[in-house]
Amino acid sequence: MSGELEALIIGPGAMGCLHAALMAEAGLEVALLDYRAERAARIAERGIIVEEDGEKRTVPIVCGVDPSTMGSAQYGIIFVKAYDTVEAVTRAVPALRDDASMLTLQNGIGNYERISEIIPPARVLAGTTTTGATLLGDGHVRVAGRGSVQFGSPKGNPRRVRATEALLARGGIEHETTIAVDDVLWAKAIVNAAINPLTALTGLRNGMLVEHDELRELMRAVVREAATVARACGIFVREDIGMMVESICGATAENRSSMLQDVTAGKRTEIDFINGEIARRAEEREREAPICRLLTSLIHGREQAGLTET
Ligand code: KPL
Repeated sequence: MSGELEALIIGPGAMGCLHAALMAEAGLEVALLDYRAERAARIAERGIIVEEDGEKRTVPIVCGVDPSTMGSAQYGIIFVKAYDTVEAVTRAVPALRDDASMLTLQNGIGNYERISEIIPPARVLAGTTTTGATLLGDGHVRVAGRGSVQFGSPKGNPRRVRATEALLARGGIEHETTIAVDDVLWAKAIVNAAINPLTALTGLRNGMLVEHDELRELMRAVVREAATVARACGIFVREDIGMMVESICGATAENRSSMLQDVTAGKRTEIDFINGEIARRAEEREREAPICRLLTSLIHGREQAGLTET
């Protein structure tokens, strides 16, 4: 396929597959960009399998690895792991129109800044999603719960925000916009900093963190520490962020966090872009974030074990 594309979804993980499938079902001209040829061929041939509410459906999708043959997209939406951002955006550029917008809905802090070194900052949008999904196999995703996207323009570009809103609306993706992009990204990072490493180190599902007194205390300590760093960086953090984290544990009680899924699969995690980045930002301001630093080291150890296990 080579022609006009409305959206290029970058990254065939759980969230990339799900959003590509939802937009294709809504009738948008959408393609999914992968970097592994065999997997892309399988997904292109079979489609994306979506399991939701006890039912299974297959959604035909254009999927490939060569951006120069995929068409010319008005929007890129990136879902790759934070450590792959620069490579993935660089690869995607040939499939984007000269004036394309790029929306990042990745976990972690620092993604839009890295993307803005490749794509002009005025065209970069950033946000979070509360949708939960698990990848069961290549191009096979199970929806844990549909949530919504919150996004905006870090450079304050309302025209791009409105146009992207229209795209998401047509694609059937629930969304709201914000002018406080950094506040939104940090709030999600604080949630991930508190839940993800503790689940990855213990093997517990999200809901168990509030059932277990010692882990609940540890989670609260991470939230306090991360919120202090955020505020020192000029970020607005709501007073009840701790309650919010605990209610997310309840609402996603049965989820295995993305970091637990990564360590279980022997994959690299996003710890450097969550707790690691929070500790780094603290140090930049001559402060300390010892719990985030400790959790980062422990997860690095867990990654090392996973990557060397056979
Ligand atoms: O975003 C998540 C993740 O797993 O990365 C949470 C909110 C913790 C849900 O599992």
